[in-house]
Order: sequence, then C-alpha cells, then structure tokens
Amino acid sequence: MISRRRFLQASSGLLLPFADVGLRAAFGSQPELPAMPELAFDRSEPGLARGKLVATPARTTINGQAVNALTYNGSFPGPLLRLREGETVQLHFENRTDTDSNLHFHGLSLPPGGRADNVWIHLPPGVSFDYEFVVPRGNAGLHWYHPHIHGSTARPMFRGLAGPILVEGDYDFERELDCDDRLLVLKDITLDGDDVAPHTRNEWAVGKEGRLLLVNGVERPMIRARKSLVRLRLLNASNARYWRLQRSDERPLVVIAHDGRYLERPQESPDVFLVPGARAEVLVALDDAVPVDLWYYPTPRRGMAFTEPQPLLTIEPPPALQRVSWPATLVPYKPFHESEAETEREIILSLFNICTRFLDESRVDIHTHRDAKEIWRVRNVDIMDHPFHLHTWHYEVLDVNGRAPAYRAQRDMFNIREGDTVRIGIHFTEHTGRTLYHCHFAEHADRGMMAILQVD
Ligand SMILES: [Cu+2]
Repeated sequence: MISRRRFLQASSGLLLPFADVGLRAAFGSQPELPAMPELAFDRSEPGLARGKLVATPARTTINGQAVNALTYNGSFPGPLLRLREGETVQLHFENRTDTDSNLHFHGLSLPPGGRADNVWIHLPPGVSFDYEFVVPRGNAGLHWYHPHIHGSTARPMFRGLAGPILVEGDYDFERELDCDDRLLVLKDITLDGDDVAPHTRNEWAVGKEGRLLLVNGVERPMIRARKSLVRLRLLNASNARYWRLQRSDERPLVVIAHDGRYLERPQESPDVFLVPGARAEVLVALDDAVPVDLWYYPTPRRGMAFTEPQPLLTIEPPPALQRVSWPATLVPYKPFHESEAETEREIILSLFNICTRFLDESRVDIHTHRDAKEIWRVRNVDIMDHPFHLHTWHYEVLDVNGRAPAYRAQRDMFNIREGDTVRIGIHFTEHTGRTLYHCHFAEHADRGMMAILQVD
C-alpha cells in the first residue's frame, strides 16, 4: 500500500519519486523480477519445435504464497513459448482441468481452424490435442495463449490459464538496440485463503479485476538493469483490468510496438495503455543514477474496481551509465488506404451483445472473402467500455469519433469507450475460414458478446 501523502503527490503531479523507492530497493525488500519460465522445446530436427503444454490445477506460488491455481505445466502465469519465424511448431496439449479447454494463439496470424488457431474444438477434461502450425513471417513480437471456450473462459483464465508467446524475428532495428530485454506479464488476481477468489455476480457484469497487481506473478518487483536502456515487453493477461503505466519522473516512454507489431518509428508517449489482451513494447531510458518507478494508474470506466495509483515496478540503473540511443526507424509499414475499401460495415456494441445478437456458434454474422479490404465502424452504444478484439487479422485504427490517432499502428485490441465510434481498416489477407470478433472482457465474451466472421 502506498501512503496517502504519496498518493496525493502522485495525483497532483508533484511526485518526489526517488527517496523512498531507492531506499526500499537498496534494502532489498522488493523481489527481483522473475524471468518467465520457458517451455522447453525439442529442436533436434531443424525447422521443427516440439513441445508439450498441460493445463492442470496445481499448488503454485503466487506472490510468495502457496495457492491452488490453474496452471500450464505447473507455472503461473503459463510458461513462455519462445518461437522463431518460419519454424514449424508441434504442440501437444493436454487438458487436465475439470472443464473443457483448448488453446487460442492470440495475435499470431494463423489459419483459424485445423490444427492451428482452432477455437472451435472443445477438449473435454482428460482429452489431448496436437496443435501444429508454421510461425508466419512478419509475426515477430509478443503474443499470448489462453483457453477460448465460449461460456467457460473467464473462470479458468482468471485462475491462471494464460501465458506469453514471444516470436523472434530478424529485424535490422533490433541489432541496433543495445538494451536490457525484459518480458512482463501483467495479471491481476484476488486470493481467498490459498485459493483464487471466485467470481461474484457483479463481476460477471463488469468484468473481474483482481486486488493484487502482479508482474510475472509477483507484486511490485524490481529490475536491476544491465544496460542504460531497458526494453519492456508488456502483456496484459488480465480478464478485465486496464493498465495505464507511466514513469515516476514523468519522462516519456518510447513505444516501439503494439499487439505484436512493430511501429514504423519509435513514438514518445507520456504513458502506455493496455486493455485486456493488448501488448506493447516500450523503451525506458535511464540516464540518471537514480531508480525509476513505473506507476500503475487506474483508467476510469463504468463498473471498474477502483485501484489506487501505485508503483508497479522499480528499475535500478546499472552501476555505469552509458549514453542511450535507439534507431529512428523500425519496420516498413503498409498503411490501410480508405479509398481501396470495398465495404463499410457497422458493428454495434451493446450490453453483452454485438449488433443486438448474442453469439450463436451455428450462425455466421459477417461473410466476406479473402483479400477483401473493409472498414468497420465499431459503435459502442452501451454505458460501459468494451475492448474490441478480432482474431486472425490485425487492423488499423483509422479514427476515433472522426479524429485520427497520433500515429498509425496495427492492432488486435482497441478500447471502444462508451459512446464512441471507432473506424478500423482490415485487410483480410492470406487466410480463409470461420473466426471471431468479440469483447475481450473475458466475462462479456463468455456471456455472448462475440460474433462470427466467415472468410471464403
Ligand atoms: Cu465488453
């Protein structure tokens, strides 16, 4: 908990960030940020990565406490799947939980069926499935995996079924980045004794937020930076919490990626904002010999569980500071040209439904064809925000209530605030099949706030 004095400093912007934080770090009461455990792939055959993932209840350690959680391979959050562009992945998945399960590879551009990103298969308890896919080129970045069973995703995901996927690529800009590279899974949780707290009735309406704000499973860790430039790869694996992060010294963060796609060029931003399911990569430049805190700020939305602003993570600079720099450009960007769009559709978000309908797995809500370029006008007529996710393809946000965003980016998550109209441009390249778009509050998706897209 932070003191009232500190809270007032934070909210009035008169932050004195270093005094107490530096001391706390120096006296070692903050745990060091644990690196995410990695799934051990067998790569004895060139071009092939073979691994095994088991969804299972386990007694695990969360924030230093023994907890009965749901895990992948015994760890909370699930282990990192470190993949390479172009390789074939064979992933044996076993469901040892007591409800149906499967895997959704959120953010990877995979075929939405077969043995790839197939959310239509439901594996009963005790049943296994062999996933197999090629990691597509252009997918280098941070993605994640979690169960995607309509009606029973929110509960197991809150209890722990979520893990990161990091695809390594071969981009020139990365060779220029001399940085300390860290992967951070942001996941909140509420404990009830040594169990994970169940959903309350209200949380099924507004989304379940946890009281503990965890980074790689621990509260308020610290990083002893090995370089003066720290690259944070951030994943919001929460059911419903919005995470807005900002430096304690109020210097800008340098954003280089959203949702597993690199930007054209780094963008300085006062903060980084992650809705459930979103990812971002930011650079934190350390050029003073004092620790920097990354603060969490609540984002007002109707129904939210208010959490005080608080320091989430402390970054201690290395003993010898270097001059930091980063490349001026990152990767070439293919913009969405509105004049090439053949269709403009209206998608209306309302309470637990999309265009007045709840999900029906036997119905197709939108039909289109491969290579189509479409504009979707996503209108939120509800009194609640809804984070909008499209499977299989990324989209570019063209405007929010008619205003273009500060910079263009490919995304698979975007917050549609109550009353807002957000226009997105989608190019349905490469894949065909039946896939989904939905609200990424896991509780809303479970209640039917999902719809089906068929691409022929
Ligand atoms: Cu929603």
